[in-house]
Amino acid sequence: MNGSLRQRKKVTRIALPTAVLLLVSGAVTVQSIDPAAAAETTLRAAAAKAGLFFGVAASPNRLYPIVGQEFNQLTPENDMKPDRIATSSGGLQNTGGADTLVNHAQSNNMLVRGHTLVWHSQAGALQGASQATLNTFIGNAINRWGSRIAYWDVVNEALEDNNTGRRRTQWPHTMNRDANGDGDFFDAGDTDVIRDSFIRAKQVVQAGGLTTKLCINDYDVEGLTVQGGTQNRKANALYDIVRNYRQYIDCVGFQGHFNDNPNSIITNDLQANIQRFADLGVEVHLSEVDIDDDLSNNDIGAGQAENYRKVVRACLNVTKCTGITVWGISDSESWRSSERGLLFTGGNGSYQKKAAYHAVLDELNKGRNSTPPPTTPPVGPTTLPPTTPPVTSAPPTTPPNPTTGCSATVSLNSWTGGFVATVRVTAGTSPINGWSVQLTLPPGATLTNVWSANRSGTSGTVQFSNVSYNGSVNAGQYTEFGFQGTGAATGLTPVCTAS
Ligand code: 9MR
Repeated sequence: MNGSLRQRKKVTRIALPTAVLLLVSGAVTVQSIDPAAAAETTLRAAAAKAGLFFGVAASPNRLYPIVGQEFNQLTPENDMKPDRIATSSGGLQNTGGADTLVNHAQSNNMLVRGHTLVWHSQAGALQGASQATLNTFIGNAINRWGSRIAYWDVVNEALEDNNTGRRRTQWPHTMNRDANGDGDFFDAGDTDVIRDSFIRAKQVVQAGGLTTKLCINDYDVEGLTVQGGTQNRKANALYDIVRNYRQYIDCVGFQGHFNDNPNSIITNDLQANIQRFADLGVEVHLSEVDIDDDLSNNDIGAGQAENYRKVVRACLNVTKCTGITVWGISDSESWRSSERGLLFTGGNGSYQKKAAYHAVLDELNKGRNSTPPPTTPPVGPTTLPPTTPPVTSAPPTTPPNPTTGCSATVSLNSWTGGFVATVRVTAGTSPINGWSVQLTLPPGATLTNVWSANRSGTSGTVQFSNVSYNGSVNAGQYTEFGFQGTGAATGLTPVCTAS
């Protein structure tokens, strides 16, 4: 991450609780939580019961008992970065710290996220290397730990700052070539370091019969929107990458370093953004969470706790959001200690739980698909003003056609001045191979963003049609697309036509 905020499947050999084993083997199972059952008293137990992991970034000199007691996933904070372990020819060196962390995770029944293979920062001896050398390093690193690593961050922080929606322009992205000049790197003649690194990583995983899942990780991609309701172009660019390279990418990390940078705020559409990535079929993780205490107008403690609660809830409400990792144990030992963004105070193995800890534990104990916390305060001056509580419309606005064709229903999350809609297209008693949905927006409503569908029109009567990967729907099954807009969008009546 650069300086500005910042200024500032064979199942793995690791023995795990049932819920987490199901995650590792690829079948994400949501466990319903019996409200009468006793609440769990550690983050890892509460998370496992809800069917996700709760992890921590760790270093070899901070492997205190709390690591294994509270967390069931571990990300090396710095010990697997290329500047630590890569030689200039793509070999490995100095893997002792990483080995210590992997061993510690294994003996404490924790999943490991490898972090990270291809990154413009902390590249060390790989700085300026060719794709061939990167590929050598990718193979060596993945093979060293094999399936002991549940998730690898293959590509980290590939997109520019400041919500441009563009790739970075420094190495390794200098290797990118846009052959036909159409502004993307997805065409047959293009060169794309992201694609090529994932292809290599996938080859290594498949050749070794590994269960390791391959992730792309970035920051400022958390919300559908950024400060002021502007669409999050960086998130949209990440979405396009995942959609285009879905065959190689298994998981997406939203880092979750929430702060007062206008692009790094906690938005009311965080859950909708997690959902649209999940709808591509990938697992989503909140991979490096810390939340600046000042986001809560300096009400140190309670406001931050509510922000944590909101972020955890957004993940819990999306089945394929399968893990949350906090970026360190305690404030004083964090990369951004002055912002007090973590769940514990104290240090050197002696830690005290903050209000944020208790909020996270409580929210995890509620399990999946609970309602959002009703008393969430505004999260500082940078968020969309939630002057009215989100309204969820009753889903079926069009009676399903029980025999042929398709039907469409819409569910709507609204706030003053904006909305996000999820449209479900359901096939009738026969399979369909394409669909279109028409609906009429009320006067004053304008579409600003659409995913998983093509669109014509932005106001009045608008038409959506399937994209390449979601036109075919089996009888009785459904697919979903979404859109975001400004204004109000009550009373939408989608009409579905199958082709
Ligand atoms: O927390 C890490 C810190 O100790 C390092 O000095 C820093 C160097 O860039 O990297 C920090 O971790 C970063 C992570 O690897 C990628 N996302 C942003 C994290 C915070 O900067």
